[in-house]
Amino acid sequence: MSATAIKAVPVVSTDFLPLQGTDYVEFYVGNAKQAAHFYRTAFGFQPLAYAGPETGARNRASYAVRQNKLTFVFTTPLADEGPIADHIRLHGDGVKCLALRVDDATSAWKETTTRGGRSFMEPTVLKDEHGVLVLSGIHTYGDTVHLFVERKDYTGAFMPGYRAWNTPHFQSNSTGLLYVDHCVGNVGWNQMNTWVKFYEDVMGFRNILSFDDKDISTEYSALMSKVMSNGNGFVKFPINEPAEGKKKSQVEEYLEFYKGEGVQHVALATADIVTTVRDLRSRGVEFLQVPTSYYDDLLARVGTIDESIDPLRELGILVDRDDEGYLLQIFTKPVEDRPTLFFEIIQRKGAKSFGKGNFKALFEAIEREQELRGNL
Ligand code: TYF
Ligand code: FE
Repeated sequence: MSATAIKAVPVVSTDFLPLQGTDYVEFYVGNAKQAAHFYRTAFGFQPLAYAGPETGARNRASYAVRQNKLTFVFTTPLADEGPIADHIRLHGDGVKCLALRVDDATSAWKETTTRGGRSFMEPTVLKDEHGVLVLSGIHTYGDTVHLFVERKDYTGAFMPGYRAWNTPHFQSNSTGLLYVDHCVGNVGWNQMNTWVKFYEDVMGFRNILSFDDKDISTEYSALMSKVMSNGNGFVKFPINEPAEGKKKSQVEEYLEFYKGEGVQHVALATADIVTTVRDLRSRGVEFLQVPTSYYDDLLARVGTIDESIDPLRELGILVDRDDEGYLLQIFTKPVEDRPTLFFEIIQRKGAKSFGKGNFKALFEAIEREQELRGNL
């Protein structure tokens, strides 16, 4: 080795908001007991923790369920007044919190609020016999919030205020859902760039992909979309805004029924989409259907793939390719009576994109549903 070798000094741009990933997604719902049961039976979550009057939470009940690295919390108000009741009165059931795992929730709150983030919760130390956990939070689009969760050495089932929840007489098997791949927000007319700037300036995210109305519409459900990613790519938040088209944008329909901006879809990763979707379907989860003609030219469009076409056609699973690989995806119908939140099931085989090649088929399928609802 040469004595004059110069040590390479890597250029590290410091990330002021290091994120370990999504910690949990919290839904405010009209009946948390029944919602938790639905997500267990239909989506294969396991019971994790409960908070309510029995654990010292006076005005709400919350059920946390888990499947691999996915944690969902369903919270309902026990009184007709207060922020939870107001939220569900206005929005119906929907996502309230996208909680992000951090090493330091105090720093996360300081870094984001000094950059213009509006505080939702000042750093709060929660303690019980299982350890210490720190929570803080800021507002994002609509009534949605980001919580920062610092778990320290916490060894309890979920967090202080909750107790472990088991149901020894009822088990529901996993459907193979693994983690949150991305969460999409629908924002108002001309608001996309405001929220892009929020994720850039307040949270240190970057815009990694953009779709404009030419990519997506005029003929089809019109929208524009920009994908925001944090530094390590563990957290991705696409932002949609409606666009003028020949027909009413699916984003506009959402805004009308949710009464404002909010989470449109949560994409859940699986390592075996055919098995997962077949299982979900047999449990009653309803998916959007594309015409079988979608599969006639599929191999010509995406090239060779590991999966056989027959089960993809049978289940309605969509495929798209980019420079780095391909992805398989499918979308549920809305999971509430309002046409608001739905889920995407996604399996990535190298691709880091979002399925642009499927937008036409997908948006036509969404339009058919809008039409049946009389909202096109
Ligand atoms: O997250 C995405 O960008 C894809 C595509 O209303 C998409 O899942 C975009 C908009 C939309 C539904 C799906
Ligand atoms: Fe998506």
